[in-house]
Amino acid sequence: FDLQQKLREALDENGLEVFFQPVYEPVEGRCTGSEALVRWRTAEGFISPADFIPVAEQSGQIRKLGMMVLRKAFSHTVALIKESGQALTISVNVSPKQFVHGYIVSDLQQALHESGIDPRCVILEITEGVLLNNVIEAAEVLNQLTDLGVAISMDDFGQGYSSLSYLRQHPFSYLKIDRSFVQGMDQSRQDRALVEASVAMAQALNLKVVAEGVETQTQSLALEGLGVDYLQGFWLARPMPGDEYRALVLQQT
Ligand code: G
Ligand code: G
Ligand code: NA
Ligand code: MN
Repeated sequence: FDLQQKLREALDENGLEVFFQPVYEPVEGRCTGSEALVRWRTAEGFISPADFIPVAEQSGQIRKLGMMVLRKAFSHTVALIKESGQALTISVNVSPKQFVHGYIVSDLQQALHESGIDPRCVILEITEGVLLNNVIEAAEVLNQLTDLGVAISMDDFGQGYSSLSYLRQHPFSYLKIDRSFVQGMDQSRQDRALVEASVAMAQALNLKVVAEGVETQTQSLALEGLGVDYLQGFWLARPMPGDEYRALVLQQT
């Protein structure tokens, strides 16, 4: 298959990049870290990860891709923490496929070691899909990951079947409210109520809440009023190349 072959070449030639989307603390408006997002730039323009991540998952290339993202995300962040003197977090998306044989544990351990990053700066974003297939095995992997000192975030919360029991039984520290609810807040009372309920629930479970997909000032102010811990979205900043992210961080004091 053509895309699979092109992806293999891109991975071999170090042709994939990592972008960084800043995450903000609402009250002071400070950037407290970023989410790493893989980008594939070709002669015909960018290919979306929504298109090539599934190919990487199906063809077994997701391990190599995931390791590349961990390495680039960590090395950039550790350098920026040193240069800025700021305690920045770095969030990395982990695909359910990376959980299957538990190799994510040794890969993460290696990437942490190579970069020298403080594991307390690292957040792994997983979707509930991780827990759906083999909950016992996944729970074991989650525990091994948190034993390495990193935090786990439930991504896209509300999208699928994410249940309260998942959040209670597994070692999550963050809950990321799915952007579809954030974007509906302005028009839909129901979406606003769902966001409110998610925040209340997260607080009851001692989880930090991240609102993603914040696209307007109205949403940003409403979320701040609800007591959301972190904001992320185009209203605040788009995903950007590492040098732009560096400039943004160094600009704040
Ligand atoms: O960056 P963008 O919004 O286009 O991403 C589309 C999808 O690809 C999102 O679901 C996002 O979580 C996912 N994605 C982006 N970067 C990575 C990555 O490095 N690893 C994995 N597993 N998924 C990613
Ligand atoms: O599935 P996940 O939540 O990891 O998706 C992350 C993707 O969401 C990123 O690839 C990024 O491009 C996209 N994204 C980030 N902020 C916004 C936003 O404010 N609006 C929309 N529509 N997408 C966003
Ligand atoms: Na994510
Ligand atoms: Mn998300």
